[in-house]
Amino acid sequence: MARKVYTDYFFDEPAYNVHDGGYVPLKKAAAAPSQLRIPPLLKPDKETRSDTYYTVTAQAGETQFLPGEKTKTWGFGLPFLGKTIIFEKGKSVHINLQNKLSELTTFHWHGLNVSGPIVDGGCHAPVYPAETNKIAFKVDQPAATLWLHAHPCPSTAEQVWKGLAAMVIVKDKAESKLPFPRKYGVDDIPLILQDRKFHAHNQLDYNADYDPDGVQGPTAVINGTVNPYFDVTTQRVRFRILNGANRREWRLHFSDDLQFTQIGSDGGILPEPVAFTHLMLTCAERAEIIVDFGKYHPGDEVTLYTDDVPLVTFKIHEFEPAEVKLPEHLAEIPNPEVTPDTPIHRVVMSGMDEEVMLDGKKFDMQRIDAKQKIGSVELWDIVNTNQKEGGMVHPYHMHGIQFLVVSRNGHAPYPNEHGFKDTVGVNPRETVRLKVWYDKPGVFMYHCHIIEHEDGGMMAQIEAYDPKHPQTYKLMDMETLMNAFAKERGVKVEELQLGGMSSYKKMGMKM
Ligand SMILES: [Cu+2]
Repeated sequence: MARKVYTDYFFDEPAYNVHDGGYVPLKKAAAAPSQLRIPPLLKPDKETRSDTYYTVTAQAGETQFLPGEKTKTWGFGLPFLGKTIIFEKGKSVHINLQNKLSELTTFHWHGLNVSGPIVDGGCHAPVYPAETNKIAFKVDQPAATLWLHAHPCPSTAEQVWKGLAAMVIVKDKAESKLPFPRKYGVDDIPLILQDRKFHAHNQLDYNADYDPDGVQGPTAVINGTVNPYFDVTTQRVRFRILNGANRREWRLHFSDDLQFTQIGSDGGILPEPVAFTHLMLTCAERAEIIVDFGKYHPGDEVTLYTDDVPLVTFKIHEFEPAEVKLPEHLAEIPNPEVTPDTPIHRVVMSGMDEEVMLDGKKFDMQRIDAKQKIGSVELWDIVNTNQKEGGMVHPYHMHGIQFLVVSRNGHAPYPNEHGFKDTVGVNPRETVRLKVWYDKPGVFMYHCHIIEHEDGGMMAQIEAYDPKHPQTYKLMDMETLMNAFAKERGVKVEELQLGGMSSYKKMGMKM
């Protein structure tokens, strides 16, 4: 039976970012086309059959984005973004988190099923300049495309803007048996979608561009490349697409309305492949897609667009024909049962600009907002109270786990939401029901992933607890972090300019 091909973006059009008052349209940059950068793989320091040892270094550098002066940037082992890190399911991983920056940062493993709050790497786990922290964990989840990014409150957005983000790939045996392209850099390609504004001398200026609803720039930057092209040398190419932008949504489609097949969502391979011509990704979401260039010939060009702006040109070269039929069924997704007694959590995302809140409150690092027992399967209703007209899609993210999307306003989730996810876009006036379970203890954040909303307090935290092994957590506090930032920047605390602060101030709320 021919597979249904979906041709729409599903999300509510009136809530698209293009309708924001502060929307920054993308413009074609004045730069010659250049080859798409492929972040190199991070080499382990040491590897045994059971253990892998890595060092991940946050560092400053310079990047040639545009003709002329280089841009001062930050990255993980690279001047901008980071080396791609591979984790193998079942292995024990040991990582040195090294900070060579001039200010504190954190190493948050977005989508990784690990304990919190230290291994997870949110705001409770700062690594100060010239220091190295060590974490260790067992890779305990199916093959997926995840990412690493900085997460120090309230400066996550600025640090990500400067470049602290990298792709993380989990591999496992089940995925390795599927007929997917998997030669990294050849037919298995990361696509980290971001946008930036370049000021005088080609420099970034986060504070100048600050917008409490999310910072945007007019220049698309893909894997750190402006105006990229990619040489296609195989008929089928797998793209691991990450929306690594602070605020921008991407509405992706190819020239000729070329069909593609989504095979993976945030947390792993989908139960079934889904065919699309159009795909929208909200912040922090990932999609693995396979594109079949079989109908093209050497010399042809295929373009990937967002809305009507070209993002990447694919130059078709000679390739071996590869007619591969994907199986109807790709992966087994566990779906634990719920009963009428299953607890239901309710999370309300409200407001826009500085007024954003979660459950009518702003984030407090010292406050635990929810609890859930390890192993207990519970329902979470995520509500977006924005107006249908003039409101926005808030991408809701939970740390430390992958969840299942049960329904949207009581209806079936979108066709590509039947696998594991850790981030889900919630439309205005919508309630998205999730099925959530934790299997590792810790304090974990949950928040809107428009990063300026997160810094602005649209965030809360849950303790996942094991009643047999109660734990007490020493939680970080804002004063300690602010004092550290002030000292590192050589200014008084009152003079600090950190993105999210203005949102607390405007609402007369303490950070
Ligand atoms: Cu939001």
